[in-house]
Amino acid sequence: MARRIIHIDLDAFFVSVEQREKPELKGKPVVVGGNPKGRGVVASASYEARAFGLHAGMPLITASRLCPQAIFIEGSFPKYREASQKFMAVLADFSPFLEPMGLDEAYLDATGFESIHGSIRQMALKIKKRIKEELGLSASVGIAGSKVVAKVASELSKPDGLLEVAMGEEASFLAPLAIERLPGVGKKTGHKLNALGITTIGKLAITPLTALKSHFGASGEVLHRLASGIDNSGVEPPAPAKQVSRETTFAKDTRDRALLKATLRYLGERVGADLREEGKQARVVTLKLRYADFTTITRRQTLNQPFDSDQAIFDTGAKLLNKALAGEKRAFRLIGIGVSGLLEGGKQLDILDAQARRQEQLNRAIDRIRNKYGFTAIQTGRTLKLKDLFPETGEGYKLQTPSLSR
Ligand code: TTP
Ligand code: MG
Repeated sequence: MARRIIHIDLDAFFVSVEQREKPELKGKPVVVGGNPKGRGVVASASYEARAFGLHAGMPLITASRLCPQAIFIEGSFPKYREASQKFMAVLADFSPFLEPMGLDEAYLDATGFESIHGSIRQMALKIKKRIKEELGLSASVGIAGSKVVAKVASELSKPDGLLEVAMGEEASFLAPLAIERLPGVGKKTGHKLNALGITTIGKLAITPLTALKSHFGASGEVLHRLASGIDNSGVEPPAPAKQVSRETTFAKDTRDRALLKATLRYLGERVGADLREEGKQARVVTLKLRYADFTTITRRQTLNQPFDSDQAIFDTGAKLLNKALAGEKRAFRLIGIGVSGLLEGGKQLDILDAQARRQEQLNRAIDRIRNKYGFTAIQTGRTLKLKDLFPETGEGYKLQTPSLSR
């Protein structure tokens, strides 16, 4: 049976969540990302803001120069996560074959679902309607015989669109489109293709495979296939997380060791809370540091025992930090900490290890209180210094990169 794949992506997701709460923001150039004088980048821009050339990833400084009248909002990740979970729950009502991609985007396999809804188009309209009614958000949908074509179609239909590519029409649908529209063609590949005179997806599809292979190696074959709309990859349920991490950029580059440590402690506690919420334990701690000149280093350590306590995460992270700081005179721009080597948690803990057991009980007690009263309801000695530096939000400290860097 010919496959029918739906790709769905929410329009200006972070901004739309903000507009839903503050209707006076509707129809205006709005940017979520942070203080326009700060050092962050645009996370999401309303379509009105995009008319001024604003887009995700653009430094906020540039955005405020191009569109001084734009309204800049810091954003709050927990709110977006909640909206995302509701979005995915609506989709799961329509097909058990669901592959979430990030927060606001998913593929659904709708093969054979015509009989339930009349047509796949009708099914897509029902999905859009429920998302509008229950979440107050608008979504764009592409329908096609493969994931790659469905994604191109939904993007082309934005905002609030619906575009169906009929069976057998995949290649001719893609042909006139600019090469940058093809998923997987990044900036670098795009430049290279353009330099070769391959400016449209159609031109890519008729370029001899041998020529593409000589320029792009093995990925030349993938490009060639995708350009013809051929993508046999299935709609797969998400793989379990391989790591949990948090990082933040400082408002000003810093050499202040106490601040570095306090921030590390706070980020480590957030990582620990996530790890425990997922019922996992980890084996590896990774510290990430970025210098003022953007050079980035990572340092990792594998522990003998699987762990999920804040103490283990911080102690290991702090050890790695001390080593990295030895003899170091340069200032830092960013710090992050993560854990990997995840296993299903619970039973591995050595029950004879009284100290580990105490730590576990302590962590669970802290998690319970924090879930109830907010993350900063309990503060450890090390993070107290953060109070003077970052405003609190009830959810946690407002870091420079408001936990968008999950
Ligand atoms: P996107 O779906 O790429 O963007 P969008 O929903 O804002 O706009 P569009 O209508 O084009 O789909 O990403 C979803 C959310 O992910 C976005 O609202 C904010 C976040 N995000 C970032 O934080 N940083 C980024 O660089 C990008 C691209 C997205
Ligand atoms: Mg989106």
